[in-house]
Amino acid sequence: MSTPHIALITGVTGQDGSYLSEFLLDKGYEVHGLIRRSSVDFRERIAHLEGKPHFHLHYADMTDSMSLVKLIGMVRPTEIYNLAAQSHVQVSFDAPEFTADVDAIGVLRILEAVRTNHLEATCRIYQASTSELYGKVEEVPQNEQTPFHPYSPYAVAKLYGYWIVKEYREAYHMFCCSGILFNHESERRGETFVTRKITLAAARIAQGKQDCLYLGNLDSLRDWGYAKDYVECMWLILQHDKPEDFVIATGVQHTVREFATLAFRYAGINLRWEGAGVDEKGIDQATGKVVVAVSPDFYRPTDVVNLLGDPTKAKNELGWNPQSTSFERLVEIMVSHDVRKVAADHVAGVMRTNLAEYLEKGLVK
Ligand code: NAP
Ligand code: F7E
Repeated sequence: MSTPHIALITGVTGQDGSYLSEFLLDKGYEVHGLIRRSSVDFRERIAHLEGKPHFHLHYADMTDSMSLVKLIGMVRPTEIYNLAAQSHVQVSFDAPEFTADVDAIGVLRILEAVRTNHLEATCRIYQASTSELYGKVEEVPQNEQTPFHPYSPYAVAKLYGYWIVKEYREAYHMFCCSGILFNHESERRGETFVTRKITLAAARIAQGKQDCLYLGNLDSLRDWGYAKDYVECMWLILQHDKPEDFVIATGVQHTVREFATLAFRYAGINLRWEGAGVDEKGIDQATGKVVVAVSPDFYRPTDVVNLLGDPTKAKNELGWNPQSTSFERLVEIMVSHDVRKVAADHVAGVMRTNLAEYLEKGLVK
């Protein structure tokens, strides 16, 4: 009888955790997800999976070693996907110690919990690493050999995670790998990341529910892919014959301004840009109204401005297709989802805490 595939996903309630759960369940895995206690229920991304016979949730926390040792000992996973993180770069400037605890030491806790349970030889580990490691970039495009220059507390914490995974691979011969993933987005993306903030605002403005969208650095360049495509790569990395790190990216970059222009176009608003720096405005060509403005509140103490990944290794060695979802299609998927969502919330008279309004007023970054 073949060994059962048992996956443990930390960060299961997040964007990637929800898509990865679906992907692994489809492949016949027994999927266990780590959730943490919250005073409100933030499980909407995985609500449709709860109750499925092969999907199980367990309370633990990345800051609590004992809970991780117990959970890993009980589940005895054959694969761990360590996706849990304080993943917002700007928030990492406000909560640097918590970010380091979860994003750096949390990785060490997972590795040690595997060793404590003597699972080194049977459990493969995927670590959610990031293009933020390249930070103040030293070359463009970035590949597996590009030097790192982390440029935020988030990136510095993730750099520890990257190196401790490499160290445990060499010291203890563990099958543990980092996927250096460039930005990947979706209709499930958190609402304070720039893409989702834009697609929700474009939908709201087009339906008369918001006046203006405030953004920070419009010139920032990102290599944006579709999250659903990227979770496949996490799995492929663990199926590879040897443990190695991979860059996962599309190889195409766009500015925040270009993303906003396209998102508003899909929502039915053609933008004209005027001015520069903090005075730059996005104007609705049909009405002459300012619908996008710059607020220095969204500038970062240090910002990463030129990310472009080279996914050649993943393409050649894993057979992964970096271009399965184009930039245009990604923006279209997100906008059409949010147009429907804003309309449905209106019809249902939803009175949920309106993050978009807080965002508009600059109360939440
Ligand atoms: P996300 O939506 O922010 O999800 C983060 C997950 O981590 C959530 O499930 C969150 O739980 C959980 N978490 C945070 N602190 C925790 C703690 N102390 N204990 C247990 N769980 C905790 O992030 P994502 O976009 O899916 O990204 C997944 C991973 O990939 C992250 O590690 C991120 O840093 C990394 N990454 C993301 C991208 C990207 O573009 N999306 C690119 C490169 C790397 P709650 O729901 O309870 O908050
Ligand atoms: O910012 C600029 C901002 O917050 C992208 C995380 O998943 O990807 C993500 O980190 C760019 C930055 O993502 C606003 O200054 C302008 O240059 O959407 P973001 P991020 O910082 O790239 C990496 C790969 C991860 O690993 C992270 O976990 O957009 N920007 N105006 C803005 N950003 C935000 N959030 N809000 C704005 O109003």
